[in-house]
Amino acid sequence: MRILILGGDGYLGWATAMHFSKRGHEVAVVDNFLRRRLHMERGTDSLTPIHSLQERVRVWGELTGKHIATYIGDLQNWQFVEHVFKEFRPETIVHYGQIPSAPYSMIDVHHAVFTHQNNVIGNLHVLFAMRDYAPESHLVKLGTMGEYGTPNIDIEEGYLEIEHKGRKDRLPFPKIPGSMYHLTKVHDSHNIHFTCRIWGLRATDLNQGVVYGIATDESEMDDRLINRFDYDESFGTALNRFCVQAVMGIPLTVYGKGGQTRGYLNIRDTLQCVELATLNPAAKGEFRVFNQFTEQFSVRELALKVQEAGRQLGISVEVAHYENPRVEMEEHYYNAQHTKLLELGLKPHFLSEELVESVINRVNQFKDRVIPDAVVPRIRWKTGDQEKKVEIVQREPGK
Ligand code: USQ
Repeated sequence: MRILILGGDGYLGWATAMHFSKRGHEVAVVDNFLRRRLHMERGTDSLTPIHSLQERVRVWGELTGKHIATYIGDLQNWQFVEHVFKEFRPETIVHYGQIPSAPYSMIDVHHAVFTHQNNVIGNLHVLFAMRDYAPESHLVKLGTMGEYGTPNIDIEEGYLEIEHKGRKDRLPFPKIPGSMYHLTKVHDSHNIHFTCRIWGLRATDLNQGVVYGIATDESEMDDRLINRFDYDESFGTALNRFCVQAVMGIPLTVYGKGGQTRGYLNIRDTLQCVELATLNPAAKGEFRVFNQFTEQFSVRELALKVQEAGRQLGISVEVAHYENPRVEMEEHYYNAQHTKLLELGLKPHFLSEELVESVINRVNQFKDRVIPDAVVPRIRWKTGDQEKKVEIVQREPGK
């Protein structure tokens, strides 16, 4: 199958490109290196020393004999998107090519507007290119569980059966996103749904939870293929950040009470899910939604797991509660359905102590590259970037 991966230089994109290429698909990646540039802006970097996309593709070819094509450009540029679609004629488009950071989008008006422009306009261009140049293709779009927020009812997979004043319908599940970034994904979902209804496009929205982990089978083949691993406040997700903090002796940054519960999954399961969605495409005109995560944890539970893994490795890890820079519920009901990918055959890699230990060990290998200042949160939801570190309000009793 011809598979186009948008954002193919990123954490999930590069891993996905190798995964599909290894299985014999014809793969092309699109990227404009925005993540690398945003790190420059923030004075942060990937923990792992990633190689340039060109070098990664070259090494991949050398090791496997397989070619990954590259298109360097911006999805906000319509002529570029047209060119890619006309030349590559994708059968599946895996769309990760967006800014994924809630904190980054909350810095100020410029970062909020830029995140909206980049994400919403880029996605619109993809939809129009599908209509005009690849009407039979299937869009596998990375959405987020954060589109739903934390409602006080069970979260369904995309749609809700509603009875209202004696009439029934199956309608999109209500969305209460928690950041300017999460809002962009809600806008995308509406735009994609609309184009499936109006133009008969086919699409799967993968509402993914928080991803953790470094290793995939392909990235382990050679250190020059290593994945990026972000741990800074903008681009690092909770568990990855906690593992870096554990190694650096920084009290784990649990925001507020730590009861914030989210869906989580291993990066290896992201690859499985995207492959399952690709090999079992949506029907023409169908807008399918899968909730993509394997387990739910509160951030405090995650921190305690990292503390325990540290103990096994002989590292003393302190868990602390910081003033919460975000506006979010710190204790709430959370029960999200996630059966559709399991029904398609997903075999989850659950979060084991061994996995946390292996991430900590890998972090330890690169600890000289950690920029300690990048770990500490500063971006506040109410007032943006204050250049003022968020302080500890309470320490968990030591173990
Ligand atoms: N959190 C902490 N301490 C930290 C970092 C985060 O307590 O040092 C808390 C946050 O306040 C939040 C939860 O952990 O309640 C998750 O935060 P996160 O930074 O790990 O993830 P989030 O901002 O939600 O965003 C990440 C990805 C995003 C994706 C989303 C899926 O960056 O691209 O859409 O996870 S979800 O969380 O389901 O919306």
